[in-house]
Amino acid sequence: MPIVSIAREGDIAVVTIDNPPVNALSQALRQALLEAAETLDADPDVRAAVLLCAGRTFIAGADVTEFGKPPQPPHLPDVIARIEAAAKPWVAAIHGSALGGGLEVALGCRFRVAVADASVGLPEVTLGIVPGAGGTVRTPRLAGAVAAVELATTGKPVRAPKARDIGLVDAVVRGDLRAAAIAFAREALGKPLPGPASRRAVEVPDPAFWTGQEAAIAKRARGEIAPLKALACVRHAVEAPFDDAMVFERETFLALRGSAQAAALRYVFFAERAAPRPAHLAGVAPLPVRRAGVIGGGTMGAGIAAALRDAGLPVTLIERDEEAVARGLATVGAIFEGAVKRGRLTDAQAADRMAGISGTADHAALADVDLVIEAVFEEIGVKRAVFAQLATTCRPDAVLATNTSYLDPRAIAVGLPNPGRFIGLHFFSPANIMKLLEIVPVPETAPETLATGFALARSLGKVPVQAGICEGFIGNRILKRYRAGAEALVRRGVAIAAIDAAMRDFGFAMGPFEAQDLGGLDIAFLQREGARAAGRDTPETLGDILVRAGRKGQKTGGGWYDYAPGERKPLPSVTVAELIAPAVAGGETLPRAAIADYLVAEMAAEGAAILAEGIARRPEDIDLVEIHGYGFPRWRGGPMHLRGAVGTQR
Ligand code: 3H9
Repeated sequence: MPIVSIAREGDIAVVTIDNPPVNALSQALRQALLEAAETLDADPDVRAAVLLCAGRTFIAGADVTEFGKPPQPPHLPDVIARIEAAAKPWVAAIHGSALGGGLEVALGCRFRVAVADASVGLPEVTLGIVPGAGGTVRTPRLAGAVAAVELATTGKPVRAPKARDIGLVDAVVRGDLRAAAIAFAREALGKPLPGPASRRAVEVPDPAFWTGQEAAIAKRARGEIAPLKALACVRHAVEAPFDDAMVFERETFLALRGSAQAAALRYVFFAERAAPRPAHLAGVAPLPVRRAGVIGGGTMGAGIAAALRDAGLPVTLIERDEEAVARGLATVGAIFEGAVKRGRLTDAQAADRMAGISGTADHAALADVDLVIEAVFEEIGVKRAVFAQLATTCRPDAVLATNTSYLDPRAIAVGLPNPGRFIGLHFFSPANIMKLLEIVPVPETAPETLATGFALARSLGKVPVQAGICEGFIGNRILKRYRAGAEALVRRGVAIAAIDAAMRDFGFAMGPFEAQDLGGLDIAFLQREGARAAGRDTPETLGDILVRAGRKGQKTGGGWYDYAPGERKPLPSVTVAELIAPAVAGGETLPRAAIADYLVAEMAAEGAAILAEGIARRPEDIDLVEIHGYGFPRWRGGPMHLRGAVGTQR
């Protein structure tokens, strides 16, 4: 099928775009759309045009693969201006998503109709850019400045009914979209035509609105450039004439398109899309997962159970005894209640989630599950006992997964009949929220078991990364190096608070020491003690000194910092300074950027070792782990990208 084809329904032309997979606005498509506008204007029998897309979605935006190259004509703003200026009105018929350039094309049409589950949005900021074809200029003219700011600075799409309520879409239609859009066009022809978006008046908010937005966005963006630029574009759009605003937006777009942040975000965009379907599993069919079991109802097990329920899987939650079962179910219930409070779920949805989970102490309830995820105490004997029991209660073809973070999965699988179905699935807490899933096969893991891990990640909406076996897999191993690097700086005399501030400046929500105080210093301490007991060489860390002095973090009233009772604000601690003084050799001060540089280089060096050892398959995977599991700022692309270990352009 040609990229754009024109069919006729009487005096209505139906322009169909067919540019799989997502109808992105490649140069060829822009050219074909321009020609379609010319053709239709020249056809005296056509009175209106419906713009429809084949496949899964309306136009998903500009073709991101073109962003690494110089822009080729015809440029999108010109194509849209041509459609807007067409002698016959165009009606955009939206299904799937109209995003970025896709929404901009729709805004250039005289009308927009959408099916109810369609969504529209301006996600450009998530790619480090701003809309470049009128998105920030036409949106406020249809939906007002407040809605335009929300759409353009957050990048979050809205569903069709909301888009209609704010004026971005003219009608939400039911049934066959093509027929509905044609009917809409016919009816519209019978009435006076509204003016094009570019000519509509726009209400100008007072200056306080902009300063308020600026402060809120700067706080949220934490170093990311595009959101504030998007705000500036919308402000320009409502305060300046249409043509000036278009020029301002385009210049901003072009400048950002070539920025390091945009290159990083594009790199992450493609890495995320490649992750769920790794090339080495092409053609390997996953096993069907229709019902799942979770062993252990603690924080992790409950979070995993919630994630499985969010994906619609019936879940059996197993605990030691009835009391523990009740506690586990209550923990899952609390997760869904929290989601209701935050407006993520309705009461009915939360009730439905809970109705699909049954708790029991009887392993026989696992006889028919397709997958079991073990999330019990991190102790090898306990885990082995669980798998010995699963081997007798589960179907021989059920996938058996461990959620261990530090133990060797091979040691857990010892003695398991049919170890081909065994795998490590390492979730991150809170497991129903965090996107990362480390998938850790043992040497015996069958390809279809591995493929099932990836398929599960897809259905849970997680970002899966395959990791080889080593202490801490990819993420916790890099975390250990990062923390060791931070301690090395402290030993050189750099202030703890300066290190945390440097990493916050860099884009992390928290620095390494604040984060340890929040999570607790004792878990890593106990691991080190375990390693020491096993005779492994594990040098004393500064963290060990603090834990031995009873400073385990916020929960004990102090860790790396002191805390006033009931407060979470970290206060530099004289006690800590005294405790670690014997280990601190110098009195070095370092600029914040140098601190961040050093620590990111440490992470990248560990990443390089991980790659060399085959623990990670691709540098992109390491960056995805850091971004989705450890709070590395997405717009920096990850340590491997940042240190030049992996290309930026596709
Ligand atoms: C923009 O529009 C700027 C303008 O303002 C200015 C212009 C002047 N380009 O996500 P999926 C590929 S910026 C190229 O798995 P889904 C993707 O890599 C753009 N390729 O599908 C994958 O390829 P492969 C603003 C793209 O059904 C395949 O399509 N727009 C693009 O789960 C399937 O992708 C956006 O940011 C693209 N724009 O979700 C929208 N988009 O099969 C980005 C996707 O080879 N896209 N691909 O791995 C999306 O959010 C989702 O793709 C969408 C479909 C929701 C549409």
